[in-house]
Amino acid sequence: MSDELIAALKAALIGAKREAGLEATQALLDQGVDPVIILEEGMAKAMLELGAMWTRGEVFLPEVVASATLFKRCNDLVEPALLASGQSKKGALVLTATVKGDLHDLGKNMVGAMLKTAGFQVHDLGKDVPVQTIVEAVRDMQPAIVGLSALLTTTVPVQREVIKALVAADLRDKVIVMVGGAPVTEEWAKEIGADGFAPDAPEAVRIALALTGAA
Ligand code: B12
Repeated sequence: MSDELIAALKAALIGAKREAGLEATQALLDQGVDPVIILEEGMAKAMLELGAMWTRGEVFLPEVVASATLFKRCNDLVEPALLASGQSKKGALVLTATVKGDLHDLGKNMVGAMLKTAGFQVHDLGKDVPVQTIVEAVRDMQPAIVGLSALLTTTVPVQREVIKALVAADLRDKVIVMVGGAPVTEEWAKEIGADGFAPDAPEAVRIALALTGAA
């Protein structure tokens, strides 16, 4: 039954069918399905499929915008359940940002929500965040981790710029840098001297716990 609902949720997200999407999300929550499954197996996979359709020219930008809007609505339903399933302790601070030039924030927000569930405090700097804004926030807020998201091949290099700017500001050894986003790889993370990479939000939590010694 929950498999059917996951399939219904994916279809609704891909087709930007608002009512059907919200209904499927609520039904999954009512059935007690793990919010992480709803987010990763339902919502994130739907966006991946939508991306492939976009590449093939089967959908166009306005349709993707509509699906992204519905994604945020579904996320608003899932997030309280996700947070309720988590820990209440105040853990280490994580700053999250989508780098300059990049407006994709659905994945970053999922990572932030799941980190909160694991007990981290999360401060989101938003999307399209300039390098210097990130550096200044690291200086001022002294987070344990800064998590950088990039979804475009043109903005992935900005992750390297942030690391270079942290080095120049003498802050690099004071913060753990994690990178992610669909085009980002383990190899890229190593090449630019990041401390951690994760392909999805649950893995981001595991890596963050391991890197902060909280695992
Ligand atoms: C939704 C979407 C949009 C929405 C974004 C809405 C929003 N608020 O985010 C809109 C319509 C605005 C958009 C715009 C554009 N997009 Co767009 N978009 C997508 C799409 C379909 C889905 C992205 C998404 O949300 N996925 C779902 C989330 C959950 O997954 P995720 O972001 O990968 O995040 C997961 C992991 O990567 C990881 N993660 C993410 N961040 C982080 C951070 C850390 C620290 C860690 C550890 C892990 C981590 O965990 C997340 C959860 O599992 C992708 C397709 C794709 N294959 O990615 C294209 C895609 C990324 N877009 C693309 C393009 C080209 C564009 C535009 C340039 C289109 C245009 N002509 O205007 C603009 C760029 C605007 C800009 N300056 O940023 C291309 C990029 C191609 C490339 N080579 O760079 C893609 C791949 C589509 C395609 N196949 O062509 N887009």
